[in-house]
Amino acid sequence: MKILSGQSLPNMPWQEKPAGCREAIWRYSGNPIIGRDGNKRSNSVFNSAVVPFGDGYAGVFRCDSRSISMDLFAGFSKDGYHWQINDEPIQFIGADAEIAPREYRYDARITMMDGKYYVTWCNGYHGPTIGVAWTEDFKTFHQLENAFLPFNRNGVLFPRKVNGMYMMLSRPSDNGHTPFGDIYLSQSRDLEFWGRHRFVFSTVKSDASAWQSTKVGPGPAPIETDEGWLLIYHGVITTCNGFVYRMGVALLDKDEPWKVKYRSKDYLMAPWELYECVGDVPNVVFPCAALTDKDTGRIAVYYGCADTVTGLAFTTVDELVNFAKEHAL
Ligand code: BMA
Repeated sequence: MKILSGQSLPNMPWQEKPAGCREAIWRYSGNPIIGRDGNKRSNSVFNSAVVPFGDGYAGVFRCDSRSISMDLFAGFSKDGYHWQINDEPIQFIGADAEIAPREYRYDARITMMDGKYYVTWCNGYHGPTIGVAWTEDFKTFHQLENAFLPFNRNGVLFPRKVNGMYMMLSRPSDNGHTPFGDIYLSQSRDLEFWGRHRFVFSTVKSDASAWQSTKVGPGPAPIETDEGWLLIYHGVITTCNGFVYRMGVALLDKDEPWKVKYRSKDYLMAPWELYECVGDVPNVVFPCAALTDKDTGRIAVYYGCADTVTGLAFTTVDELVNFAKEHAL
């Protein structure tokens, strides 16, 4: 398996798969890596994206405040584990005056492309839609137009153009907690006007894979391999006690990434640990970043736990591709 995206991540606190572990992904022993008090006024720090930056890492963090407002904060780390998160939220500049006022911002993803870091997030504009911005230094963030009409969540950019087009995955939704949702792909020449929308995949309405029967949504930016684009996503089931969020993995076609080559029937990771099962919203694992070590194929996944704290887990490109194939729907 050849890895075509990613870079060297030498200072990540990698851990080998524990002896006897039967999972394709394993949690970092220091989890949760960021607690509720990630910055001065935070109630919770979760569903956040990080990337390699300089000789360490940078990120865009969802910190819900103690008045429970949802906003995005830049943060920095030398080792991917200890984080300093700013106390003041990101002030985006350059947006058209019509869309600039903040309603709420949450669940960022970051994609590195052409020397810039592109941030996409759930952006309140008469309902949730996809905000887009870029930064070079995690200090100044330049906001572009919203990608779509409301209502939409989970906008995730591919790390390069495919067939000359920027590509974004997203999950059209409603204005509430959305009891439905399939993944779509949209294309753009300029990161402003999006079209050529294509269906990618939907929920599974049978017990062949019931954990993803209510809604599915793209997670981190897809990872490029010679066999296709590796996508970690979330899948949701409705139980008598509410939604349960789990992680799955799919392999998308290299040139037509709306075509699914493999998709896992079994979940990749589920809320099992106490910090994933107990919190402001219990039973949620929500992946937003997957950093790939180009030299070794190791992957570090950052994920929100129970809408309260942030977890880190490790896997490899081979583990994920084999899992998608061996447990294919
Ligand atoms: C979704 C989003 C996520 C959240 C999840 C579980 O609709 O709001 O941010 O993690 O619900 O509460």
